[in-house]
Amino acid sequence: MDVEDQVLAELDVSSSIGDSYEFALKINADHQDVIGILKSLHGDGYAEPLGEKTISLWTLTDEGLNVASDGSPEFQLYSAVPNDEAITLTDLQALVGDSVSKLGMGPCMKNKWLKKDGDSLVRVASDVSDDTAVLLREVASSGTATDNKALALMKKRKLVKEEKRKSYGFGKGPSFKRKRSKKAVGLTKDMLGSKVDMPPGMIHWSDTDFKAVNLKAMGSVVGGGNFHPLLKVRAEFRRILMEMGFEEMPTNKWVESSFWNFDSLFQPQSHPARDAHDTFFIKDPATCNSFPDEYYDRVADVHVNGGYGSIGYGEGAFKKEEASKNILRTHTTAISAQMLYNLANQEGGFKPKKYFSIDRVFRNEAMDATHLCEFHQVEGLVADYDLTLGNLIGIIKTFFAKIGITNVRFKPAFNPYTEPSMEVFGYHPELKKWTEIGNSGMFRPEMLRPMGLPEGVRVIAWGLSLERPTMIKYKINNIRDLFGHKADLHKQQNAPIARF
Ligand code: FB9
Repeated sequence: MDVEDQVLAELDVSSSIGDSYEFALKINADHQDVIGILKSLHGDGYAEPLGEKTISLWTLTDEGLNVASDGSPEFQLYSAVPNDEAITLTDLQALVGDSVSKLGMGPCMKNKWLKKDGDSLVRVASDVSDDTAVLLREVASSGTATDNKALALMKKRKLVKEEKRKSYGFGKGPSFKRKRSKKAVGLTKDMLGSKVDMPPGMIHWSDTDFKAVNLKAMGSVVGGGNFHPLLKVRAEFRRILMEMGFEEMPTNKWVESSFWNFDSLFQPQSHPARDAHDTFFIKDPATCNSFPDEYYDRVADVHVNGGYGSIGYGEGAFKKEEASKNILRTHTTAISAQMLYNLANQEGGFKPKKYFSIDRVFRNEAMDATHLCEFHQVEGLVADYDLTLGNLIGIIKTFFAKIGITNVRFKPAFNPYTEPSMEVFGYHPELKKWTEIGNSGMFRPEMLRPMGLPEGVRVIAWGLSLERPTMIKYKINNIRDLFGHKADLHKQQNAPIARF
């Protein structure tokens, strides 16, 4: 009979198993196996728990098990010395080995079993018994020892250790049967077939004994996820910008035509940023030719002939072939241009608007610890009548104050599509230093007027990256720990929610 059958037989005959440990000893089975079977039978109603008890007992350490089986080192050493003649220490060590010799010599001398005679050893005692081994065999079989003083010595020699043993009592359960029929754990497709032609070996669900569903069982542990730090900061910036009345632009388009990314912004086709050293060009499809015709013509005209106070870039400065090249956008301003064009040409005409975007942009630049060939640009713009540089400065100060930078300075700068332009610097209270925190400007009329925006409409805008504030906030020094295939997100798992 297997262990489960022996357990069922015992329950059948005695109606209970008072102590799982005693029963395991009785049938010479592993106690843990017996406990597992009793708990499984309980799950199917074959057994009912009657109680449990915990006792302290002594068990043998690995060292103790060796002594119980091979004898103590001191007894092995004593036994190796001839009864009636001396033996050199060298010969004795060769007989019993270094370990037994080292471990056994002290107790042999202390017990006056042996004594030294020059460089030899002779027996002193004659009727020696291995009490240590005898006591350990007693502990192994009963879990305790009659001689507490000797037991304490065994513990000191790390031959025994104290353990707690939990054992269980079980009685017959409400669904007890001498022969266990395995209950079905769940409903299967075959069980649901028609009763008349069940596949061989399959039982119809109405004749199946189902395992009771344990409604108190805990659900399986579902490992928690973590938001990427960039996404935490993006969420926070989104919250701030929407709080300021800005509406998010649809930036889910990484490939742009050079027309929208550069030409619509009045960025000359000869600008160095437009060559392959700074921009990623798309091989297929290499070109795009769908631009709003009249707008396209106005852009071409303003590039060549200027207008709105500009003298333009001169004859030959604009070629459709250049405008048609597809690229990975180098800034989200390409989307800003399209949104402004739509604003100028919408039903009912221009209405003031505040837009923002946060998305990936791509630049073919040298990479280092804080720069990759791509980053997430944050951009905000306000389109309204008679806006001034003061409005731009105010908006920028408001935004950065909300991310903890209240001390902000502006420095004149140049962008091809904004005039005036300003670099923005902020004093970081934790870094305790001034750092560049963004760029900004007023879009040029050479960009806005060809779109059809009415005279008097100004557009102010500013930009920054998502990576820089994130790396500062989460104290990440190398951008590869933050973004890219080498980023180990487990390092960020305790990153707090981004609150600046
Ligand atoms: O983000 C940047 N720095 C920064 C921003 C926030 C910040 O927050 C503090 C912790 C609280 C800390 C630092 N910078 C802009 C400045 C530098 O990091 C710079 O070295 C890198 N710049 C990127 C571009 O580099 C090729 C950051 C990125 C950037 C620069 C300019 C714009 C956008 C992103 C822009 C713009 C613009 C201008 C006019 C009109 C419309 C858009």
